[in-house]
Amino acid sequence: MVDVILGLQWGDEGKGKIVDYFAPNYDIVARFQGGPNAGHTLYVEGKKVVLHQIPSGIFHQGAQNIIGGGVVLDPVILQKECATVESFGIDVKKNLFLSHRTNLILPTHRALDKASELQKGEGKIGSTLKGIGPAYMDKTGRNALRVGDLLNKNFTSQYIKLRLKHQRLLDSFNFTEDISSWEDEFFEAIEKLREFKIINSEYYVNDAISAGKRVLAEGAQAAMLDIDFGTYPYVTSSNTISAGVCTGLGVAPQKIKEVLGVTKSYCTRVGSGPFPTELDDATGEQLRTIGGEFGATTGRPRRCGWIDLVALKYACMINGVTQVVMTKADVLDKFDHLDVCTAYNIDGQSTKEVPLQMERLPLTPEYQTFKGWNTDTSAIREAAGLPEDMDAYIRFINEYLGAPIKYVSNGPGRDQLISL
Ligand code: 2SA
Ligand code: MG
Repeated sequence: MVDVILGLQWGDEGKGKIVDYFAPNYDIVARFQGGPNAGHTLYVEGKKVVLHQIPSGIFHQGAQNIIGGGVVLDPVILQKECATVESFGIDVKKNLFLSHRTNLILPTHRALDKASELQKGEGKIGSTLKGIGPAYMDKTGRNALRVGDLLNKNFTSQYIKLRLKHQRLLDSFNFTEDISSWEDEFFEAIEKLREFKIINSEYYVNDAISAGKRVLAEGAQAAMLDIDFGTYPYVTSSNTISAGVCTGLGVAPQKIKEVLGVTKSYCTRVGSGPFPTELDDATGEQLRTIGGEFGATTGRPRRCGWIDLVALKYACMINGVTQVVMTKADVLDKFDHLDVCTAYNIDGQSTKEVPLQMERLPLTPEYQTFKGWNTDTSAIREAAGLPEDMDAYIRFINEYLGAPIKYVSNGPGRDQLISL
């Protein structure tokens, strides 16, 4: 069977730590969507490691790691990541497998991402500039180069054809930056990519499931950034939700068992787009400082605010979440009161549904206020030790969502995860 771990907000919920915690229970850890826009932070031997494309199971002996067909892969970034992982004495090539269907990110995709954002100006998406949108456009436009194409003799001519098309687009954007050094790096990295195990991942994963192996699908970004159900157009270009596991790995829906949804105890967002509970004040700044809220990939300061149960319940519904993991609960240790968004007020009407385009509506969050617990919770290891006010906060969220909160994470350490 396949279990899934994914984000329920706008990303950065701490999925990396949760995947790392559960990975030893699995034979295979697979990424099914996204690409180097992800930044999954882990602590290995006390050192911080940020993974972008390699699944978070790579540090576990015995776990096989698959970059699935739904992923867009940047070979240059992969090389750098491999070097980082290898510095811990891990033989990456032994336990990392690439799907032959994985789409490649070309240097011109990155250039197009940048050109498009520049042209949008104020209305920019706030993308990570990793070429994600343009790479997925080539996938759905049926022009993409895939990992399996590396084995074709005509790979270079395919590349040149696509590059010419991209150049015409770049010209129309008046993009003149010289990207020849990016191309040099790309071709070096492409040669190294041929040394990896390139697999027919849909058979590989399904055969593994039939043989009783356990598969963990590792989500990147999050539900509210989903191309179909997120805050469009301020979203990423892939299906970040559990349905993406089926299309990204080639597994049938009935093979998916547990869907673990990860949420912070508050809420953050990087990049542009609507964020109803955003706090543009000292409280928001306090969340950012205590929570260390800066992008793991780009270093950008994250926007911070209270937890939004309207969006969270929607995310649980779309994903079929069976268990909720609440992370960074200890970040709230020093607040006198906590607000929880329980409804949106749109033009005087209260609603518990996520509307089509929040940013175009006069939308204000309706809050229920909770007493803060004002206790250092980071050393607590048992549910029974949680402060009463924290317990009340968690219980309320649990009831609102209708999905059980099964774990509370109270710090970055592996041991800082309380089972409820
Ligand atoms: P893109 O690059 O085309 O996918 O950007 C489109 C939107 O998706 C958002 N996005 C993210 N949001 C949060 N975390 C992400 N990963 C990194 C991290 C981000 C970072 O883990 O910290 O380091 O800044 C991620 N990736 C994409 C993005 O902000 C756009 O709103
Ligand atoms: Mg992240």
